[in-house]
Amino acid sequence: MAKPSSLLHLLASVVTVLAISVLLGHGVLHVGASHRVYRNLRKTVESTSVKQPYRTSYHFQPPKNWINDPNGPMLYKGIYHLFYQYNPKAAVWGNIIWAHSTSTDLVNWTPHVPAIFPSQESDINGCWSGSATILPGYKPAILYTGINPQNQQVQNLAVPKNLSDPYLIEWVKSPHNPLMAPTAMNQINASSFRDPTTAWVGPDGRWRVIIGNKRDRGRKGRAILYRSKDFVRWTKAQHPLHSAKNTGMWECPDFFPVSAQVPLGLDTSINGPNVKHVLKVSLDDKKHEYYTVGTYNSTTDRYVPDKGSVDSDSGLRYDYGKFYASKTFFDSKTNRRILWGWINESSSEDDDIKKGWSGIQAIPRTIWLDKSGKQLVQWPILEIEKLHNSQVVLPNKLIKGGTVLEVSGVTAAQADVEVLFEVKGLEKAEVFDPTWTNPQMLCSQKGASVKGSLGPFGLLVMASKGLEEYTAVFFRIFKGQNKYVVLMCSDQSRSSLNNSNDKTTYGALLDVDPLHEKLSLRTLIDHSIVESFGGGGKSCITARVYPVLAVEDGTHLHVFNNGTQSVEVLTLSAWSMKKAKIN
Ligand code: DQQ
Repeated sequence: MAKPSSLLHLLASVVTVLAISVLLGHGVLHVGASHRVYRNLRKTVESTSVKQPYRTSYHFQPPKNWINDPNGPMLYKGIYHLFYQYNPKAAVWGNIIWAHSTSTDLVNWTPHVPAIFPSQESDINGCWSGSATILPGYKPAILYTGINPQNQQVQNLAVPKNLSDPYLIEWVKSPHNPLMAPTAMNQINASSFRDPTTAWVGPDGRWRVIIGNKRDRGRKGRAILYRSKDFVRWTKAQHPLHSAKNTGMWECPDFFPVSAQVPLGLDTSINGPNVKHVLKVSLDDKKHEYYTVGTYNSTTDRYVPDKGSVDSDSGLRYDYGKFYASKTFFDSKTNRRILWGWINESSSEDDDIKKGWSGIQAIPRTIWLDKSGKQLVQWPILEIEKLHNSQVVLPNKLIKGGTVLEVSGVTAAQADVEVLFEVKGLEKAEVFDPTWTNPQMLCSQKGASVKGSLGPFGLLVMASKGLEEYTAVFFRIFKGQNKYVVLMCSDQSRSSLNNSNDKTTYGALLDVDPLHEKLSLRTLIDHSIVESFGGGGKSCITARVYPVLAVEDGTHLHVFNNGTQSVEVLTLSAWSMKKAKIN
């Protein structure tokens, strides 16, 4: 255990690094997919001599090259399918096709040949994101965005060549493609018309699908609605399903029902009493997502967010760290709705080219409506627990202020850690300033090094032996006007001695009442990933870190408390994780 004085010294130095990371800010490094359409295929030389400490052991990634959005996830004949945006030629975005892998457990994956690649006029410049729908007669169909010779975004259909093949290796494109296209008549902006959702059937028996869009002028994000009787001839509805001012281009919309009664998933066409709907959009301008919970009227084909469900980029997010272009599917075998999301790198394009790859997928998460009806809850799919190897348990322990306590005996670079805190002495909580409206900013200002009263307390993960490097995932509790406010942070400012990466600190509020509830934190650690679930999955934060010292066996795990008040660890379990077969 580090002495309190050395802890203070150590944490004080964080302030300097934090200041630098705040200056670096969000988005200074170019890490998103830029949608440049390369006329000539872009190719980079990947180096095989580079060490690969940051490759994942159980988060999905292909052996090399660039990946981004998860596409068309589905279950077909007992096999889970994941398609994803992939550049077969380089570790940067470009030459985009649909790569394809399958699994029987969502944990171990087998790669297949690419499923959808440019071959028609309607997609000759790229096969961008889309979704799968299971049509009557148990027939999967994929709607995806193609980039045509004029670099316009159009919507295409592909169906399996052989329905008796559960692996759905070969896909055939409709000769009627494109099925939906920008025209002079419909006034759709040809560079803002992409990412069809899974389709659903309305009470009139017609299919509906939404496509991401923004209005030609202004910054109004829109979900354009199309209807079809046969899934081939689509007619644009007069009005969008929904739109919101000042949100910019909506990429990868996702629209699905959730049960207001039971924490189970629903098939996409379900509606009725005790059913709420969720609309998620990925904001191209901000490179983050938000969702609302609301009501869908399938007769008027309008979706209205509930009062209090914030319909702007300050709304609820699946993940307050790195998580984008996400997509859900209904798992009819287990009645779950499962969420996939792309986690990009925090390193520079040059570093990605050197390491020969970029991008991974988050652990699939089961997603359901919280009993409050106001937000979703997410939890890593249970199947991931079959990777649990040896378990280390920390018995019930009081963690005094200024303590860093090592949890040893676990492979700390490849682990699943779950801790349950009990906080007493809540009357000592600092007062929450109502002007603190941005949790991410608050976490940046009050990082792990800033001593508080109730917190910061939580985990130091991906830590080097002498704590020269660590990522701090922690809570702080404040006294609000009529309730306690719980802040959850993931502080990457000290994650690596290498300062060339984006080390932005992330933060979220957590809707847990510490007066009546225990405070839980689960973190999935996978070499360069720190994927955290606070309050049983009410707020999630995912970060990418690239330590220099805290790699492989040089990685340590600690529980810490840098507040003045003690907190109690009721239970802490840390599992070493086995390696999954990921392609
Ligand atoms: N990525 C795809 C687009 C989508 C974007 C292109 C989101 O279809 O809008 O690779 O990351």
